[in-house]
Amino acid sequence: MARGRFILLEGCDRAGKSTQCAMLVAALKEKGHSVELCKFPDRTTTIGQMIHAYLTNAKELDDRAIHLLFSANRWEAMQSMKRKLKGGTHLVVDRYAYSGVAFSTAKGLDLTWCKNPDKGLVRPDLTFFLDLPTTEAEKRGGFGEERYENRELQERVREVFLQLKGKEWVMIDARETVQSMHHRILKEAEENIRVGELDGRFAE
Ligand code: DGP
Ligand code: NA
Ligand code: NA
Repeated sequence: MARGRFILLEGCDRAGKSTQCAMLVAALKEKGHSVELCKFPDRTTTIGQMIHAYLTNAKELDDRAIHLLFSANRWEAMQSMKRKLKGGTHLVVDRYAYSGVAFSTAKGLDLTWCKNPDKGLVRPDLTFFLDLPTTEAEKRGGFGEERYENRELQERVREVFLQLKGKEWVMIDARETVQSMHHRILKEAEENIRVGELDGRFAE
């Protein structure tokens, strides 16, 4: 059986990642795939609760300490994610290590230092970057509720993201309609899954 595909959606706040993740999971399920959603930060774990307290300004933490907690929150999911991928389940993932590096570097930490704790995490097979100009993100409402939701930081975050952009990234203009983004994402994801199934067959 072919290994499941790791499909990541990244982007700045308010770009519509969570909506697109939910739509992608539903569409792939509908087509008969085994697929699950993962979301980072995962606020349900003990580490995730500390991250939540930090994001909602209930708790202050050193920039490096919170960086390592975000990374630890990904590491604690590794065993289960690997098991699912190995069992042929596709994972649609809402944010991952790119967010980890983008946010902390935008706050002023060294890029290489930021990348180190995530080294060795399972890598995405396909990364969508939902790109939204910060001025548009602000108009979408709710901006300003959590710690990082201010224009200056979000602009720097977007710059770091674009610096991290790899050749396997698929850029999605988040100003498009929800449906048109969904069609594009689904088409690319299905193509990637097909390639994975072929690879799996050759490996047998
Ligand atoms: P979300 O639940 O996707 O809205 O993410 C919450 C906030 O945390 C959002 O502003 C993005 C930020 N964030 C997500 N992952 C990381 C990370 O690994 N490190 C840092 N510093 N911030 C992150
Ligand atoms: Na947010
Ligand atoms: Na989201």
